[in-house]
Amino acid sequence: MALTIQSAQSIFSNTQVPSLIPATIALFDQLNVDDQLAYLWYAYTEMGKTITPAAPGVARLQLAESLLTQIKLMSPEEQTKVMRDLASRADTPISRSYGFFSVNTKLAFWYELGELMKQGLVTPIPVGYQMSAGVRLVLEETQKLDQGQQITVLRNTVVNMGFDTSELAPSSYPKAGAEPAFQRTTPTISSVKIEGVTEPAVLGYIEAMNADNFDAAIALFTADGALQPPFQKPIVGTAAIAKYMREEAQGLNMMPQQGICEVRGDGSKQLKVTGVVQTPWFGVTVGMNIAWRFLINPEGKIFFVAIDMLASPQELLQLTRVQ
Ligand code: 45D
Repeated sequence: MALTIQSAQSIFSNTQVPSLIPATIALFDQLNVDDQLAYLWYAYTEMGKTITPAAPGVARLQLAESLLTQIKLMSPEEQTKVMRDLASRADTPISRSYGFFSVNTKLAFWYELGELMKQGLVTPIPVGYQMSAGVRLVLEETQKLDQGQQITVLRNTVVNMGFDTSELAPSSYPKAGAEPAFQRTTPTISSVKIEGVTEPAVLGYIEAMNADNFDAAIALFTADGALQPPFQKPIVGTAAIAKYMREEAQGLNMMPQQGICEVRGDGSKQLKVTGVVQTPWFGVTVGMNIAWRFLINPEGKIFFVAIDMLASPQELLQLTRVQ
């Protein structure tokens, strides 16, 4: 029986319990633009405190420099308009340039805008803003999330800002050739032990990812293999996965704790591993509880891996399968 991505997506399907993350983002999406910016501002003032100041990095900020310079030279009213355009995904030159940024450059751009606000060089949000009931509601919902879930909400809203450039030819705006590396703040975790798991492809994957050795990680996949990030569709094929990893998986600390492995009739194996992941943006201060769901083909290669954000820490121990 040939393995298909569609059937792979449903292994250990009880992992994807309804999550408060998409629910919170759906509430956020219903706010008007000024309310959205105000919500983000309040949320960021709380969560942003623990951002590792070195994370944006000089190289990453250089990629956003021309936009930041333009914004610094604007009047406060123009600055506010830029932020509204970004939040409403308007089609403007700045909103387009932003749309071409990688995820981490988008985060670095906003980080620096926040710094410029503190220095009084960019007008802060909100100016004379009165908090609406809608904003209060979304903030209350956000407080029910754990820290790892909260920073995921913040990251996803920042990623969705700007003009959607996915339909535009990539050549129309310059983009950085290579993604700058994050400086690792903690020593590389070299020997991985996962209670209940000895599968070489899984241990090798975690070890390679913890060393940012994406070539080694990719070599463990089948050519038609797929990786499904949290709340996203699968990314299919090794070239696409490699590009994604270089842009979004740098500097992550992966600390898998336990797992189970089941051999299937055709000799393939399905594994579920749970543990904690740290992003270089927050270092050791925020841990995200996640699950990896692997489908390994009979030859020992990764055909599919999904990464899910867990709804609660209790889910870390939820390793049985519904059947
Ligand atoms: O003025 O095995 C606002 C994969 C507006 C790879 C702002 C993975 C107002 C495979 C925007 C608020 C990657 C999938 C200012 C594993 C305003 C794999 C500024 C998983 C100033 C395990 C806002 C990785 C700012 C995971 C600066 C789960 C906000 C990674 C900054 C998760 C927010 C990473 C930041 C996450 C958020 C990172 C820096 C959730 C970072 C979040």
